[in-house]
Amino acid sequence: MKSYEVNFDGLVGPTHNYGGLSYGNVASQSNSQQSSNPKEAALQGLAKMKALMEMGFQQGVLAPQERPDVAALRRLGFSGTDAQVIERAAKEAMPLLVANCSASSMWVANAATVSPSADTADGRVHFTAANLNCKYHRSIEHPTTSRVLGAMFADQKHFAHHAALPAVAQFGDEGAANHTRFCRDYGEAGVEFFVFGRSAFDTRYPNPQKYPARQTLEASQAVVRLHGLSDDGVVYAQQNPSVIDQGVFHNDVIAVGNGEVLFYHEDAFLDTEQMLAELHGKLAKVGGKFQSICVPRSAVTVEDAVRSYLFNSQLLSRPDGSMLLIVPEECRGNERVWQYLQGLTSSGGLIREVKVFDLKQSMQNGGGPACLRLRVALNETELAAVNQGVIMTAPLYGTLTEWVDKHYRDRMTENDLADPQLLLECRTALDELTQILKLGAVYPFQIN
Ligand code: SUG
Repeated sequence: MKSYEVNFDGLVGPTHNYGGLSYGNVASQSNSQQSSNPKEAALQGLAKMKALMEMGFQQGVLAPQERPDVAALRRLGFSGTDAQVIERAAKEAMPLLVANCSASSMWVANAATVSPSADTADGRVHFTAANLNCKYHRSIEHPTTSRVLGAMFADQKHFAHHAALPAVAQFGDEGAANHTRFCRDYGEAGVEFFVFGRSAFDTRYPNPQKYPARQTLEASQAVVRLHGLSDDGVVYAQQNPSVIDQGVFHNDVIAVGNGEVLFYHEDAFLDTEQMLAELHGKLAKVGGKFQSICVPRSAVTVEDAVRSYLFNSQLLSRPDGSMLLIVPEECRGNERVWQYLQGLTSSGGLIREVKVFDLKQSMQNGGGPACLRLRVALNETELAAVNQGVIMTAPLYGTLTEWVDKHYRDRMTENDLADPQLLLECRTALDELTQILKLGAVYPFQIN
């Protein structure tokens, strides 16, 4: 049976703004308070989805969330009508209003960890929504994420959904941003690679000194148990704490993998040799031949990687077995990175082509091509069982661009977030979106 990697991209929500909310994420901090352009952000994301669809890749779309999150503001003690809740929060605690307005759910690599059916004990595709416990503005995403994923992958014969892990720092889970799957073919058993930043309970693992390590070993282990993965099908590795301190807040800022290939920076991991040997051995057991491409620090520094998002790229398999790398425009703007990429594609290796996308609106908050997509490996039968409303087609692209043009503002600042009219605009837009994507009622305003 045929199988595919389907990329579900997060649609940028109408409140996209630069809140400076993510300590440890250099772009988020340095662009804090700048004015944003939600319309442009959403159209940039849609253009990438359309381009990948036109290249022949399977492409889906994941809906944004209801923001401002009035229910979350009520839990923080703001009361009255919805408009009063927003006005009071704006007056008394603007940073809380900003956090409750974040469109951060666009970075759907953090929505969940997904294990394909070929790897799991019960032969179903398993999803665990990420608790995103490290940052308040992201910790409020998972209830709606679970409902949206449930509406997209509803058939229980094929899909199993797990609630987010306990919402405490010891089980900090950032989803697929720290998870990579290696395999010979998407439909065959593979090796799932879990990268963690720290251990919550075992003091032998070092911690970063400056910035938080968001993903714990214990969270990754819990996901492995929930998904019913076998010991032979899992490899754990610790991120190098010193790169976290340089702004690598997720592993997908310093490494990307696909098929049998890991593309990574020399400084990305601790105990790299042992990790590579384990990946090689375990992939060989399922008939695969692990290959790695290490980018030396002499060619590209960690700082270059963080600024250009070279590794936050999409590594995609083409029908002839070669690979294509989807990178953000910022890679072309960095001389060393661009030179490295020219050498890589002309070297006769597996990665033959680089395609560049303008994702500046998302990049300025630390979200590149890889952050914007959730990978779900599916066989033909499973793909047919997905809610077809979320599969990208030329007509859906047309409908969604019109929808964005109709509902989105082209400028967003703190003052705009304080405008109660924005809530109404967002709800009107999202209500229409759930009909376009055939999701049913998934937002708090639709179900309460
Ligand atoms: O969690 N930025 C996101 C970026 C997530 C990127 N995802 C992956 N690497 N997979 C984060 O730090 C910034 C929001 C703000 O500052 O307004 C933010 O949440």
